[in-house]
Amino acid sequence: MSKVALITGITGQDGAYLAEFLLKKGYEVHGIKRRSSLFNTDRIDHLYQDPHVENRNLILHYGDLTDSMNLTRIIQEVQPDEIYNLAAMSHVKVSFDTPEYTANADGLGTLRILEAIRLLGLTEKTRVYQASTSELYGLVQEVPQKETTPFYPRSPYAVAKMYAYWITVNYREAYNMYACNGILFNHESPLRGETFVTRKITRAVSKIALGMQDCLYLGNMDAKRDWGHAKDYIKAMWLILQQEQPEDYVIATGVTTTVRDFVKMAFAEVGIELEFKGEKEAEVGVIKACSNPEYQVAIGTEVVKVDPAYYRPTEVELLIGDPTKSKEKLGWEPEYDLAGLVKDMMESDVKLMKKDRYLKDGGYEVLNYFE
Ligand code: NDP
Ligand code: GDR
Repeated sequence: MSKVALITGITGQDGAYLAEFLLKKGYEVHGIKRRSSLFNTDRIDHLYQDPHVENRNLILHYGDLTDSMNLTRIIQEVQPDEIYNLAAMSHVKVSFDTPEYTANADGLGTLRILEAIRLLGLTEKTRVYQASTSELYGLVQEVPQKETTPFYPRSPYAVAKMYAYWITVNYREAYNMYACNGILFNHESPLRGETFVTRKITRAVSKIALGMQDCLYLGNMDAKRDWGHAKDYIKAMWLILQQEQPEDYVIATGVTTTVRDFVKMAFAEVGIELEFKGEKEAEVGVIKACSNPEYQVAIGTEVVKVDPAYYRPTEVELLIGDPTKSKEKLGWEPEYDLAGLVKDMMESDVKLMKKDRYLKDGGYEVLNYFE
């Protein structure tokens, strides 16, 4: 009998990589997706199986973390061995605009899943992975940050995730459940949402190199993040649920980099050397040299500028994780370093933008329905 997994947030970056990983391991994978007015399954379309085919091993259910009855029914139907709770309003800046919804989905959503397992008598059968975050560390208390570092959340998102973290620990202790937090530091990929900083950068740099965009506007370029590759991090999620004892783990690379240096690395991937001039809001990124004849970018052009609209009311300035516990106890080792991550993202976005340009040049632009 194959194991059964339920993934919330299967249409997101991590959900897509995890679904593929678990299917390869022979799992029957169930995913919860939200109803939306357009298709929102781009990231998992390659895994899609026609509902008319028998013995499917990927099954999608409509649902929402804010709907207890829906979650309880799905968990009852699916009887999962493992639940990966990845669904969340995951954008830190947006959480300042939607704090109540974020608390509901990211905080109470976790409670709804844990309580459904308890009510359905599945506490011994179902193991739960909770997608916790390095944002819990917020204002720096200690570096590098590890499992014992105190939390100081700095956004409605992080506060909601702090509730989710502790309710997971509480259900583990109160009801003897196998429920764990993976405290994952930032992880990115070609599938990363377009409004997170790394993907915003790799998309814009590709477009600038190809002459499709003039300038990239960013917020706080001094912020430092410990960036890894999502492909490596979803393996850690699975390992966390395969241990004898349920515990919480930090997953990180142990290397931190500024947003500014990430921008430079992305430009370097297309043979462009960028230098930064000026300070604070007047800081600009200027093209210093271009070694790739394919790209017609003029030396001296200002291609990166600061827009304070992207600043956050309270910022997390420095994240750097200590993955010692996960390496020793889980045997987890990432395959990608930052250079490998930037290369992977840039290769993918350059391809994507070339495709767009090709369609545009061929006259196949997006149809204008309003003419
Ligand atoms: P994404 O934003 O790419 O994906 C989030 C997923 O959650 C999407 O499938 C989204 O659906 C779904 N979702 C959002 N709200 C609801 C809701 N109310 N009910 C049901 N589903 C919902 O996030 P990532 O894949 O990057 O991250 C996965 C999880 O890990 C998140 O919980 C995030 O907070 C956490 N995390 C992420 C880190 C990272 O660096 N990526 C680091 C640490 C933690 P839809 O497609 O319809 O929008
Ligand atoms: P983060 O990721 O907030 O760390 O949360 P994000 O990529 O949004 O920001 C990283 C840092 O870059 C700075 N920044 C900008 N950010 C965005 N989005 N857009 C900009 O233009 C910009 N300019 C500078 C930010 O201020 C910040 O310091 C991610 C999410 O995946 C969370 O769900 C997850 O929990 C954490 O990572 C770990």
